[in-house]
Amino acid sequence: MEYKRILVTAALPYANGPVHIGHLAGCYLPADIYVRYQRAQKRDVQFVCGSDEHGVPITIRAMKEGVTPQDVVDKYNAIIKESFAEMGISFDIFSRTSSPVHHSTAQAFFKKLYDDGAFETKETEQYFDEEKKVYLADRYIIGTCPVCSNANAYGDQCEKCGSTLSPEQLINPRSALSNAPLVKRTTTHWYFPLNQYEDFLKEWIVVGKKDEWKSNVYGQCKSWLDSGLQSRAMTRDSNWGVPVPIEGSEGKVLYVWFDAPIGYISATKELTPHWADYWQQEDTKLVHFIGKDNIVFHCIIFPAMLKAHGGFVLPDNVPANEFLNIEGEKVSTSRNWAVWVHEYLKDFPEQQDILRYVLCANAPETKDNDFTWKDFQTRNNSELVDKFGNFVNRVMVLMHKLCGAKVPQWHAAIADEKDAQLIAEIKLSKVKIEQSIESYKFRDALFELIELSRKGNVYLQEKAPWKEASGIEKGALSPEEKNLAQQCIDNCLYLALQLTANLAILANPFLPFTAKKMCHLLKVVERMLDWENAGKIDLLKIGYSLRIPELLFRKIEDSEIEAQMIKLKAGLVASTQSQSTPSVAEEKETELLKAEITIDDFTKIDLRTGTILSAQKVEKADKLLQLEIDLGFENRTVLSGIAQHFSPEEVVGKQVVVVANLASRKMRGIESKGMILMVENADGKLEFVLPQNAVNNGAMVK
Ligand code: B3M
Ligand code: ZN
Repeated sequence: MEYKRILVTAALPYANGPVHIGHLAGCYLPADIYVRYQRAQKRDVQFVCGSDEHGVPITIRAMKEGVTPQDVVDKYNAIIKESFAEMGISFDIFSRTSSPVHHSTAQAFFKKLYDDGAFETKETEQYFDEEKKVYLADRYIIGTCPVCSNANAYGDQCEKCGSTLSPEQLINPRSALSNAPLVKRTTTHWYFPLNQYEDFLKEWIVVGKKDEWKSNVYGQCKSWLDSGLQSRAMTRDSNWGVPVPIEGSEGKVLYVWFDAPIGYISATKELTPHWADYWQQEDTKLVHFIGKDNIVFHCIIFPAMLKAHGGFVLPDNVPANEFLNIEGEKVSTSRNWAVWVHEYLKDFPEQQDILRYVLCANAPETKDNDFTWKDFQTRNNSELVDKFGNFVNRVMVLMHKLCGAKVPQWHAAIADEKDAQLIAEIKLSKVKIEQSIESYKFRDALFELIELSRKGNVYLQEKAPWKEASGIEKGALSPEEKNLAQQCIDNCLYLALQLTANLAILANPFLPFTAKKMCHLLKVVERMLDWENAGKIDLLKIGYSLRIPELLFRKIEDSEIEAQMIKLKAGLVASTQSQSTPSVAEEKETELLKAEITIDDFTKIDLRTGTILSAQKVEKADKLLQLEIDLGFENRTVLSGIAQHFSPEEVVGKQVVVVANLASRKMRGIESKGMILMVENADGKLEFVLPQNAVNNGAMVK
């Protein structure tokens, strides 16, 4: 099918927290690369997104923070929007599902299905929290696990022993919100009979998309279809969400996964009066970028809804990524095991492209992948700096030194095999990158880009124009020889400069900030970045003067990486030390066992006993206590995030276990040397980890 226009969507992030780099790698970055490329191709493309502002995750967060759901979504919509903008994620619109346009669009959609008789109603019994006056989703019911007696098992799963549970199986079920015991109430909901769409979905996916979709996406769809689809409730009892647009349905809202994907349609409506072209014309290519946990909603449920409604295009592709782990562990927002985008931007100002580079080079395209700070540093230093940046810088410096700061002449008569080869490589790279992006293989595309810059370095090395230059300088050459030598230098730098311009074009979808800087260096307008210019060898005009060289990238130092590791681990500690109520796990997250370590890993940690000599509050840091600890061989200052659990008087004299060889860290101007071990009891209260009987300070824990 010849497509006339492209509509790209990226999953609508829940407005219940900031975004982390796993979100970026999962869908926003690949979507942005794809869109920037399509724009450079001058294709008709729109890129829509917005925040998902309904559903249980929002109401839970509001209860936890003691504010209204509206406060929560207003706060996080702004934070998320800004993080994306700063990272250069170039949405044409970033809307919100609380917008009036969305409410009316979602309601009209529901009403049409309702009027067409597409729903079934069912009466069910559901757990109700009489204190909070809400029906509870399984996740928000806790009780004792019938298998392992864990007192804090969830209504859908016990995280201690991994058993799948239903709320009925829990012993003494209670509300995770109020701790109140539960009552059952009957309630009526509208169900969407997905089973009626099985044939349509099989035909569309199994027959139609098998070879087009990524195998992880296709595989998940196939297994859903093979195990048979069931009706799903499309409404919920809640006062937060899009009200069900049917008389007599007070206190009911649309299920968040019913309204959220319609958010793509509403956002397009807000963006352009031609929205219907993008949704209702057959020759639109609709592409949903998402993370793997959203596959069923985008490939099965939403398409079935669109089909039931009629008149809408279906996605051409859903290039879902797998997950990005951090330092070998699954990201967990509730445990604060994450690298937050807004924090990265603070710690690495103006370094958006490094993160874009690393997240794309290491994207979880086919399997879960790992982000490590070490890899971040290595990729930056040895790929961006040593290959790409180094090539561009060498070319600029040489051009200034050997060609009078101007684009030199091209002398066709003396062009050689190596020149021809480089020209061929440039053209080939363009084609390869194009093909890879079009087939959603962004890692391959980026690899090709770096390869091309590496080839540029090899070319410079082989041509070694500085040798010709020193020949000229020595003054021993005849006028003809001198002329020829200068011509060789000219050709080398002419081509190297044209390659530099090509690199800017090819890098632009991935590294837009860098491409812009390169345009500045080369004194060209950004229109040069149009894709049609890639592969051309006459982009920079002969005799044109260029700016003085400026480094495109900087090295990342060991100390920066160490600081990030400490920050990551400190975040984890702070999060466990600040949870005082039984914690409600955020949707979809389970606390898995950490990655396996060896005994060698463990023995690197030097644990010592110590006694707290004094304790005081830290000014302007309501979580921190400043402790003086006697470690036997020395006294240490340690800052600990326990101020909300203990008063200073309570802890003085206590014996504790200290991570004694932890790199020191400055907080609030105070140097903290070490960390004390804490454990959380069943009530969420912190306790010190302690030997049963007192021991000497400085004794090693092994
Ligand atoms: N709000 C994001 C998530 O599952 C969810 C996506 C909606 S896309 C329509 O993390
Ligand atoms: Zn259990």
